[in-house]
Amino acid sequence: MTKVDCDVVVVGAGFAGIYALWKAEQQGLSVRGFERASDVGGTWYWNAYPGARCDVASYNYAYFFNSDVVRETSGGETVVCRYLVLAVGALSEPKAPDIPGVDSFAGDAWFTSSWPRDREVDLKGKRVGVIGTGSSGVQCIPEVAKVASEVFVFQRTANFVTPTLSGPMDPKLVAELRADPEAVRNDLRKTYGGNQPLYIGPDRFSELDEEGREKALWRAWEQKEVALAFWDSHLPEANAAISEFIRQRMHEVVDDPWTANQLVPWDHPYGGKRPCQSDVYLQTFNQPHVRLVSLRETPIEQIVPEGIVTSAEAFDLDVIIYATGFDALSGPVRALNITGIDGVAMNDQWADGPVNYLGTMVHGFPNLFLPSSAMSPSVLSNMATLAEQQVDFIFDTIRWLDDHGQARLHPSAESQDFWRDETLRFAKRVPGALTTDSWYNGANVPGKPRQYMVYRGGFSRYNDACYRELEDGFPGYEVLPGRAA
Ligand code: NA7
Repeated sequence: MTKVDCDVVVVGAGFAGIYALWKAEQQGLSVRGFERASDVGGTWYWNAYPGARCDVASYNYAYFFNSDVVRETSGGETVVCRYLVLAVGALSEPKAPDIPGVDSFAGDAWFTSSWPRDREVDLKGKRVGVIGTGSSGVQCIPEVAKVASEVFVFQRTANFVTPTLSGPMDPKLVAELRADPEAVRNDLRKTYGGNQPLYIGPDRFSELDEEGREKALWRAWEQKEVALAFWDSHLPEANAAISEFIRQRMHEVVDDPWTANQLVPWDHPYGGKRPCQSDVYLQTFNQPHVRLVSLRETPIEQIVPEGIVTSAEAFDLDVIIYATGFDALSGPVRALNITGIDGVAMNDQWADGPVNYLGTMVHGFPNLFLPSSAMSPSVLSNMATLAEQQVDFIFDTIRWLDDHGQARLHPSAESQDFWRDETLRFAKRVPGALTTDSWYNGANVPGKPRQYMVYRGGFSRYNDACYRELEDGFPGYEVLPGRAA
């Protein structure tokens, strides 16, 4: 029989991986951690571009435990373990920029998704082109504009941009949250997004007249939670009113009418794809040295040694910044192309899109756990709350196996079918979720199967579904024979 080196291997030292290492030690399991970066942090290690920010309130974007973490690295070594936790993240596999001539550029080229940490990126007085206007582009463009002599923003699709909730932390609230972290953690798991929303409109859109709706929208706007202006904000009619309201607010911030028109997202409803937040992005386009280039009107033809050539113009540049996004959610697991029992390759199983149960386990891959991957609340919840919830559930599953003298478990194929249907059922309720091209549904990566990959049933429902399995002895799974090592 193969000798087992340790109980658990954890790959990745971001939010979920760090917590998994701690959890394993707490549970008396031997554990080894692997991380490809030179330090811990995951997303927050790699995306170190100027202006990098999170759109979850920092009060809650935090662990609710304390510990030192021991890190191990390795190369070319085979490690045999009983349980494998691939905490490789949802947004860790950068998407290739898929533009002809990318490698020919003679100046400096940087990716927001792997911003250099070993040197200062000097943009002072440079002519800089930024490709991409998702969250990363929206966050870094104002910072680039502070130092560059000229900034050209190459936009393919306009995004919703609303003000942030940024501001000083309330010491009283922080003290309250830290007084009983366990209670806060449990309360967050009972919410829809693993977050405490600061404001939800008390009235129903369907019951308000025109004037009442306008009032509710302004009140929510001032509270900086316009997406939650109404109690029934998820209804298509309410969503349409919210989308229109935001478009108007965006339009009036930008001085130049052509630029304003281009920056406003007319082609999808709010939330159809990832909305962005910034207090300064739109205003940046009022500066004389910042220019928007609409790729819908004049697409990029190629990148050449001197810069970027569109169908209308050649832009001479010193630096190109790619904020072009990720092969999200299923991408990081697919990049590992692992093999399960009977020689089944994950990428064959996932050829038509990812399948799993409860977003964490895959049929044919016993004892493999995938926190932060596809079909959990993931990127539409607070990832810190999710990391703790998923890792707790994973280690409760491991404990259950040990307590029952069982070695291996994987979900049944029927459970996976059910979970795919559930994910689709909730996605259908969200205006624009299935019809808008986005990285939530794989449309941003050429050739990627189109499948909605975020569970939108809410954090609380998700948590209940996980723990119902545990309480009922895992009816949605199959326990496989084998020796409990
Ligand atoms: P996103 O949100 O996927 O944004 C990528 C941007 O890059 C988006 O505007 C894309 O336009 C654009 N893009 C991608 N490829 C190209 C090409 N070939 N040509 C022109 N433009 C292109 O990634 P981010 O890094 O900004 O954000 C990811 C998440 O990280 C974020 O939402 C947070 O959750 C954290 P498109 O929309 O595809 O037309």
